[in-house]
Amino acid sequence: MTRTLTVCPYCGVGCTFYLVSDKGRLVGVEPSTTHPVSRGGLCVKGWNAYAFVHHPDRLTTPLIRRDGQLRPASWDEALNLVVERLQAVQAKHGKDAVMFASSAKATNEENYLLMKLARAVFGTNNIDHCARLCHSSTVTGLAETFGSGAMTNSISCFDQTDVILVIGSNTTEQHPLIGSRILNAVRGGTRLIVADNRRIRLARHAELHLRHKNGSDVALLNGIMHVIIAEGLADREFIAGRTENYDALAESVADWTPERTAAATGLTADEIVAAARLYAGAERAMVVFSMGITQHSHGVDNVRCIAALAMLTGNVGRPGTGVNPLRGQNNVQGGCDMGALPDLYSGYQKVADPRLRDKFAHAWGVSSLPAEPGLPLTRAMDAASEGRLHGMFIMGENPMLSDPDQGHARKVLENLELLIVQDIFLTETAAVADIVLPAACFAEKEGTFTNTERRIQRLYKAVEPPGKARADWEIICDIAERAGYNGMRYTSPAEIMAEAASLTPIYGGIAYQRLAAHGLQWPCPDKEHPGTPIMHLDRFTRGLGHFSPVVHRLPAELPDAEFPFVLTTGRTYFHWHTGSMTRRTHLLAREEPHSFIELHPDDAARLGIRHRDMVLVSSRRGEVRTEARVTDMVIAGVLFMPFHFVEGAANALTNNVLDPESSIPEFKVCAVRVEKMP
Ligand SMILES: Nc1nc2c(c(=O)[nH]1)N[C@H]1C(S)=C(S)[C@@H](COP(=O)(O)OP(=O)(O)OC[C@H]3O[C@@H](n4cnc5c(=O)[nH]c(N)nc54)[C@H](O)[C@@H]3O)O[C@H]1N2
Ligand SMILES: Nc1nc2c(c(=O)[nH]1)N[C@H]1C(S)=C(S)[C@@H](COP(=O)(O)OP(=O)(O)OC[C@H]3O[C@@H](n4cnc5c(=O)[nH]c(N)nc54)[C@H](O)[C@@H]3O)O[C@H]1N2
Ligand code: SF4
Ligand SMILES: [Mo]
Repeated sequence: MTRTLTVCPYCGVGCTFYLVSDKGRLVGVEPSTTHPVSRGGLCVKGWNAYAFVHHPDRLTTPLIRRDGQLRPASWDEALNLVVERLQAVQAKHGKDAVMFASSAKATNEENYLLMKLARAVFGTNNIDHCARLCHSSTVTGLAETFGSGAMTNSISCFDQTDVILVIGSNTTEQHPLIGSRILNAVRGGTRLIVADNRRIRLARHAELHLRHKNGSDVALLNGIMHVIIAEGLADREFIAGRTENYDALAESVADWTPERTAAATGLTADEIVAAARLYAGAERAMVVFSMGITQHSHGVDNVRCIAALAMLTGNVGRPGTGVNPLRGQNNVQGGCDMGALPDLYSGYQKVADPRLRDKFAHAWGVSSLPAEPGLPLTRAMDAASEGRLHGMFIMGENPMLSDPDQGHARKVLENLELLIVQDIFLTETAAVADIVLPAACFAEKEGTFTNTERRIQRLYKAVEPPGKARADWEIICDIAERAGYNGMRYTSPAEIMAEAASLTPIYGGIAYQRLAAHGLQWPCPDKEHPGTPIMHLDRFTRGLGHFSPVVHRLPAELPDAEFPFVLTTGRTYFHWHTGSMTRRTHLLAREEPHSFIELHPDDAARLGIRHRDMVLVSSRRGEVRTEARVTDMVIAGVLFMPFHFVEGAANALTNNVLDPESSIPEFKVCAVRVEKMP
């Protein structure tokens, strides 16, 4: 048996483990006992992360659509066709008629290369990835207020805090090893506030469980800040020394009395006062948030309020404090860091800045780079239906199930002049592609992932890829070469990282030989720098922290007589997004075999729906059949549905209205009707 250290391919917690293999086949997983995050533990997905690797459905050869059918092809044929057809679309409709979707499942090196391919070889800034659907509101909101969009503190800080406010994060199911840290801290005396109207597991251990209306977080946070200021609980010294624009914030929350906040949120005035006193009364308080905050048409505003709350109470820049967005995918932090974003190069360097464009153009050996920011992923579908986008290259994403308003997404994906998908399985998106490229998965390649606490960690290759599948980085380099570009000749991912580090100040000190033990946390500007567990220590990345006052706005679609329920969507413990990996993992699929919707017992009784009845759920955009789960996990009037299941797909229902600033879809609120199937 051979043991190979690697990083979990599921969530952003970034646990490491050993893949155990026997004669070239994976047989199991062993946690790493010395790792600072996993500390010998793993969640059920980590324990089972080897199981999909040898699944018979793995893609083993390139496929090209001929006479309507995807048929096996050689790499030569497939890659020549990729280049020929991308160039043909560009020749016909312009450089920006193609879009590249990168992958938060792929490594840093692969994300860096795909953005380099889009910009240097194909001359477009149309590059983005699933962060757009996820923490784009965080990146925008925290860049404005702090100067950096990442988690400010480290996972170890959960052991050093007095109060944790968890708002819009189902931590025990979605970031399980952070969830268990929180539960441990609570056992040790840390006090917990949960602001989420589902009765998630953490809520059972919380001193305060705020079950406010979906989409009312700005009201809630403004109300809490009102109480903090009115009761003299603000940190005057921090505000004076480290921040700007406080007066505007104070003015904007002046009207948010507990009574007004109660009316807007559905809570009681006492609950709001209690939350303010508990959070502001602590010596060290942390905020933890995720999709319940970001996935709204006012997601950036939600983030602004969280940043303001932390600054108001001086809870930034010390152990056990901070603003802590939990990043979702194993490498979504890295996808952002590496510049798989339409307006930014790696390290959040703006494409709009001519000096930075020159720097990258020079390093990449091209005469110029495009100046206009590209299309956000969530605007691609509309751009295509309006005739502005004609080709997509999608690496490691499955928008057919993950994009809002599936009916619309399907129509666009099926009608694109050119769709290329590079994945490890024939996903619902790959099934409608013109060309499919088989990729190696995490266990079959080297590279690095960056976890939610900005920790850059190495993967080591444990087994060979199936059939002719190749690592994403090798495929991208081969495409560049065939497109006539000679600036992508690397012999290993280490060499790619060396180039990325040389162009990316926050990764400046990253080199493979330094990552051996437990990786390094960025910012790590030079080869001597030890990495940064806590950001914004003496000053914010932008200098002074900026208070951005926010006006409360309602979600774009609210219940009415025709669609009387709020639908909110999300995830379960056992499955991962569109299920490509977890539904091919026997032990996980057995636990949660099919689609369901949570419905409050009072609503169920009124509608004559019993537990496990089949129901029809419809919105203005579509309808699905699914199984009713009658439970007080949800409050009356609200339904919850995971989006993992192709049969009973939540995204047939969701609204593709976007936050105007971050372009994130409002996955967390739309209006639906539910009825019992005859
Ligand atoms: N098992 C598993 N783990 C995962 C994933 C997975 O698919 N499966 N996906 C990963 C990814 S990419 C991500 S982004 C994270 C997401 O992690 P989370 O954000 O924790 O997961 P969600 O289920 O999307 O939503 C979290 C909570 O938001 C609440 N919520 C809904 N609307 C509102 C609101 O208006 N206000 C507030 N305050 N709360 C609201 C919901 O009730 C829900 O409990 O999980 C990561 N981890
Ligand atoms: N209704 C609703 N919809 C949502 C959300 C929600 O809360 N509600 N959340 C949104 C969020 S936060 C996110 S992050 C998105 C996620 O949306 P997606 O990123 O589209 O979902 P995944 O299923 O994670 O897709 C990852 C793909 O990468 C493939 N893959 C795995 N490893 C590799 C690799 O090494 N190389 C390559 N090339 N491919 C690989 C997998 O097979 C899979 O097809 O969904 C969004 N959609
Ligand atoms: S907590 Fe996240 S990183 Fe850790 S084993 Fe579970 S899915 Fe993997
Ligand atoms: Mo996500």
